[in-house]
Amino acid sequence: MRTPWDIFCTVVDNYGDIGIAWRLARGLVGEHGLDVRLWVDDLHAFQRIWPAIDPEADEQVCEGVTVCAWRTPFAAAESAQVVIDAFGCALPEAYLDAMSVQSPPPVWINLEYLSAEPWVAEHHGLPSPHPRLPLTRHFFFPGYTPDTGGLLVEADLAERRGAFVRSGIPAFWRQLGLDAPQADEMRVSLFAYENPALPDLLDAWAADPRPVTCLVPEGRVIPQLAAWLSVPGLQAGEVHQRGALRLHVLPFLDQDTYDHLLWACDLNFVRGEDSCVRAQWAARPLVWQAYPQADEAHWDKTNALLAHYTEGLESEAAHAVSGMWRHWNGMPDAEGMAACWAVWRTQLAAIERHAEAWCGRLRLAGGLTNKLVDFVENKIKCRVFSNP
Ligand code: TRH
Repeated sequence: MRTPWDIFCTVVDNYGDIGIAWRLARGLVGEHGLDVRLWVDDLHAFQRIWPAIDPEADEQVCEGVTVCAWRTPFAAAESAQVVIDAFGCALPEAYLDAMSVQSPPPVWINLEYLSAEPWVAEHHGLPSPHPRLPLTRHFFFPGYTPDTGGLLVEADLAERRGAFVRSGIPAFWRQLGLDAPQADEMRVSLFAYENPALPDLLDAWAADPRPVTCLVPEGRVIPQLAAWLSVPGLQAGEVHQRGALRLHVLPFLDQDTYDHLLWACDLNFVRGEDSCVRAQWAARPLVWQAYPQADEAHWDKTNALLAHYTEGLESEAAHAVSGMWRHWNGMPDAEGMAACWAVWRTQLAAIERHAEAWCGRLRLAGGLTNKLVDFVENKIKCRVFSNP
């Protein structure tokens, strides 16, 4: 009998869904030796974060993962022993039918979005019987505390990052076509959704007493940058100077090279889910833009992570971090961007120390891949005991 894991991923928009599903698939294969198929409905989006992907191939093996194009109608029939639908994507009916006749039935997991909100722990692991078929789906919630599904992280991440920080950064700047930073220069990466606070931030950087270099992988924020620069458009490779600010447009990087950017920069502006987690593991200061939701639901997410992240941080530095994050997420009670940036700047040393220490705290939540494998193994054991 086949015993692989099947992961299903639809690309809603952006890169977070496929970014996380791909990271998980790689971890299950690389660290647990599992046989994993990853079904993706948009291989072009996948190729942006992992250029080795052939967007036309129905099936290909990449990094040990069998990557399958999820087409409609859905062709494959036999279901795997473990089935993960990433972020509640609806599984194909034909596949659900195949799951329902499999004996014993597969362990079925819905991998949920990450949040630091307290309700996550209460919902993590809960079962949900299918209304029609003899199948039970379990909700697996990533999170920041040990009673959740934890966070995606590779076993060797700290070691790889350490080696890169010790000796890899000068070569990385050369690879990107940049000089070594000047002594008092700040290097910032910018990955963001369209943001009304951006022009004020760029103004603040341009007026900064020290040089600021902003590195922007091509993406949604480019039109706003072009408007601020008063240029018709921007392409990868372009460099523009305004006052103290030097703006470099980078090509969209592959997922591992993007990690290097996060590790090399003094400050990272990140968004959504995966880049936010990677920026935390980078042990560098970060400013997070939550994925915008209706009725400002993302403000609860922002405040929940802020509360957790700033725990134990000296009060002035905590105020500086909160000010930046809240303003960047459009919260109405925040101070203006120029003031937020000036305050944040004065607290840089404390914020940097905290970012290092935070990495240690993050580990307490546990690695998501290990926790997921344990969770599934427990479900398989329970099934054996209840159906001897
Ligand atoms: O792309 P996102 O905005 O994805 C979002 C969020 O995940 C959100 O929670 C979800 O609801 C929505 O999609 C549908 O941001 P995120 O999560 O940071 O994902 C970006 C991925 O792209 C991540 O894996 C890092 C990767 N990346 C690269 O590989 N190269 C790059 O140059 C950059 C900037 C990012």
